[in-house]
Amino acid sequence: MQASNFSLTPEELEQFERDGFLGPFDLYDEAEMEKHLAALRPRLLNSKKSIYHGEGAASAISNYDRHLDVEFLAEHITRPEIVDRVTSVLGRNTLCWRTEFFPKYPGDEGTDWHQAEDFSSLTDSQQSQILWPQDSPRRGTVTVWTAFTESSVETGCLQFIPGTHTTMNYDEKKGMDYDPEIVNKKEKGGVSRGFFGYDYRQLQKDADWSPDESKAVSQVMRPGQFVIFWSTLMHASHPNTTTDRMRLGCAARYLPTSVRVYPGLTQLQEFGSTLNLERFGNVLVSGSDEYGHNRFVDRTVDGHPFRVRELERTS
Ligand SMILES: O=C(O)CCC(=O)C(=O)O
Ligand SMILES: [Fe+2]
Repeated sequence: MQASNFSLTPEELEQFERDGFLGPFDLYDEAEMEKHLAALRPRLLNSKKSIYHGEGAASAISNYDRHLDVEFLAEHITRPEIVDRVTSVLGRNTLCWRTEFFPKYPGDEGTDWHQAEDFSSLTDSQQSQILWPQDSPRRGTVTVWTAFTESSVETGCLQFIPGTHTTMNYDEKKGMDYDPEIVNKKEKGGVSRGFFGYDYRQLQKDADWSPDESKAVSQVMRPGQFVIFWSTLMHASHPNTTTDRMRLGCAARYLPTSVRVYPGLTQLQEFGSTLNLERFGNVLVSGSDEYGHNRFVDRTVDGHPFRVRELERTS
């Protein structure tokens, strides 16, 4: 039996390299997504089995890495519809190092325009969270953002500025001040925006520069669809201007096994929380690890084994 193959076509790959994003793609149908989310909500609130349990895990802004204890999310990050597309970009040997949730409640501000190359801006000491081999021209991580609820301009869908993924407008080593008091209180270019208690403008290389929002495109998605983008792409989201519809995105971040994840880091200090990385492990989603410089887990906290994608390849 021929297994399904969701690899990108040469045209799609070219488009992704040019624009820095691609999609939306279908993963779950709407009813299926709704059912999964209903089952997921109480699990997400119960952080007893989260690998960061007891260290601000429940209050940590984005509920990191719940794929390591919640079976549906463990399945989600290894879905062939996602993994085949991601490995088309990153190559056969690919890992997932992070999942996080991005909720936007009615009335919430949009997410600031930003780009992330090594994710050092959030760590208190500006240490890189990911490190590509020096001779690689690549930087950043491939993010798969799945709409777990309706993602429209009104509920606060993502916005991208096509083709901006190869030049950084921000210096992540500058660091930012964390202040939860500023949430939902600032306007930028006439739009209510922020970065979950940070102000991403603090990282601008040129203080007088501002993003060319006339080139921005909105990523409207129905529940169960996903989009793929480089974290180095200029991205943001609209505010949620509804009074009764919450927007929920689940971001999964992928890298080739050649990249070092959390080099020299034993904890993450971000968003006012400290997470101990003692129980952290990457998930190999395709191929094999030939480097040995990263830690891997092969099953969830509950013992559910992760699926590793091994496609028969003709080339
Ligand atoms: O969902 C959002 O508003 C922001 C998402 C984001 O910045 C990311 O996934 O990197
Ligand atoms: Fe982002």
